[in-house]
This record gives sequence, C-alpha cells and structure tokens, in this order.
Amino acid sequence: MINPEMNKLVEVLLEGGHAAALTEARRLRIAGMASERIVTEGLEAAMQRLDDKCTVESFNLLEIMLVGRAVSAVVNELYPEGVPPEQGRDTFVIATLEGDVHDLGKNITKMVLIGKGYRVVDLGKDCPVETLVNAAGRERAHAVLVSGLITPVIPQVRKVRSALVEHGLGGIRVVAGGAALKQSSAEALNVDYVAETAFDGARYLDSLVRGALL
Ligand code: B12
Repeated sequence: MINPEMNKLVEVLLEGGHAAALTEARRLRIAGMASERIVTEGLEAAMQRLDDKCTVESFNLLEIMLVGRAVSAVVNELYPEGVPPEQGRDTFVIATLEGDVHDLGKNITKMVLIGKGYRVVDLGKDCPVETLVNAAGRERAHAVLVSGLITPVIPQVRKVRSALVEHGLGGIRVVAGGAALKQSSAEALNVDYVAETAFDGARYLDSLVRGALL
C-alpha cells in the first residue's frame, strides 16, 4: 500500500519525469516530510512498481533508465553530499572490474538500490580488485557488487573473495551481475549470488538485510 501522501511522487517517477519528481520532492520537504521517508516510502514504492512491471518477457530498458534518472535526481536533491552512512539502510560498494568498460547495467543497479534507500559507493568501471576491496573496508560495506559484461573479466571476479579474505573482510557478501557473469554459477565465480537482473539482485540483498545476515 502506498502512503497517499506519496501518490503524486510515485506517479511522476514512474512516468520518468525527473523535473516533476524534483518539484514534488521539494513540495514534500517544504511540507515537513523527512528525506528518509521520501526515500523509503516514495522512491522505494516507485521501484517496487517498476520491479513488478519488469519481467523477463517485458523489460523496457529505456523506461528503467528514465525512472532511474528521475530517482537519482530526487536522491541528489535530498542528499547533495550523498546519503550519510547513518541514514542509508546499508552500504554497498559497486564496480565493473579492470578490463571491462561497460557500465550501463552497473548504473541501473546502483539507481535501483539507491531508490530502495541503500547507500551505494560507486567505483566506476575498469576498477582494480584491490581498489574495490580497499573501498569495501574503508566504507564498511555490507556487500560488494560486481558487474561484468565481457567474458575475459571473469578471472578478476573470481579474485574478489580471496582479496577480501586477505584484508580480513571475508564476512562481506559478494554479488555478481551482468550479461557475462549471469551465464556462470555463483560457485564458478566464487561469489555468494549471481543476479539475473538489477531487481533480482536488490531482492537478494533485501532478504539478507531482513534476515540481518549482513
Ligand atoms: C553497449 C555495449 C557496449 C558499449 C558500452 C557502453 C557503456 N557505457 O556501458 C561499448 C561500445 C563501449 C562497448 C564496448 C565493447 N564491447 Co560491448 N556491448 C554493449 C552491448 C550492446 C549492450 C550492453 C549493455 O549495456 N546492456 C544493457 C545493460 C542494462 O544490461 P546488463 O549490463 O546485463 O545489466 C542488467 C543486468 O545484467 C543487471 N546487472 C548488471 N550488472 C549487475 C551487477 C550486479 C551486482 C547486479 C545485482 C545486477 C547487475 O542490471 C541490469 C538491469 O537488470 C552488449 C551486447 C548485449 N546485447 O548485451 C555488447 C557486449 C557486452 N560487448 C561485447 C564486446 C566484445 C565489447 C568490446 C570488447 C568490443 C571491442 N572489440 O572493442 C568492447 C569492450 C571493451 C572493454 N574492455 O570492456 C560483447 C561481450 C562478449 C563477451 N561475452 O565477452 C557483447 C556481448 C557483444 C557481443 N555479442 O559480442 N560495448
């Protein structure tokens, strides 16, 4: 059930209208609504609706990107300095690893997670495993997320867990996604989960957070 106060925001977000979403978020703030509630009850509700619409048979990339852009604009408006750690539900570090310059899927995953109220530290593309692991420690990440679109990046993905263990961060979950990785199993990639889509990955992370396994 969507909080009626959030109806307008959810509606304009799902239309991908980022200017209208910004106007509505500002109106809610001026009316005294806390940023955290706008994220958890407004943005998250919009992401849930989008998730329900996006099945394997019906997956509209442009629509997802437009909604994602609108969600990002609202998050930037609410938190110009980034979501503070104490307000984000949990922190995830995300990257496309060294050798791979594809980043559209990573960016969508980041937007979906931000829309659900998580704090996401984005290390970009072509990122060395060492940089990813250092950031996971520095940012006290609850999970490390890797996106991979080309097969040659698979050996890098396989290194992530052992690098985390070497840094004393072996308890951090590793989630993989992206066209080249979802053809492999979690076991073959040495990760905890391989996501079919950004929403599937978000559901997996939600289930860990709900079960307080992170
Ligand atoms: C766009 C594109 C490019 C763009 C990338 C632009 C950018 N900024 O990303 C450019 C032109 C730069 C490019 C370059 C190359 N590309 Co290219 N590219 C593509 C293309 C057409 C689409 C990829 C894409 O963005 N899909 C849309 C996104 C949204 O989908 P996605 O990443 O899977 O993400 C979804 C999920 O998987 C999930 N997800 C993604 N990551 C993660 C991570 C986590 C943690 C989670 C939970 C979920 C998740 O979220 C998304 C939404 O659900 C594909 C073909 C294809 N049909 O896939 C080839 C493709 C990936 N490219 C390919 C190749 C070979 C290359 C090049 C090597 C070409 C060359 N010879 O130079 C270079 C790569 C150079 C390098 N070192 O990386 C091959 C890879 C083959 C392979 N298996 O190795 C493909 C498959 C084309 C092909 N059929 O040959 N490419």
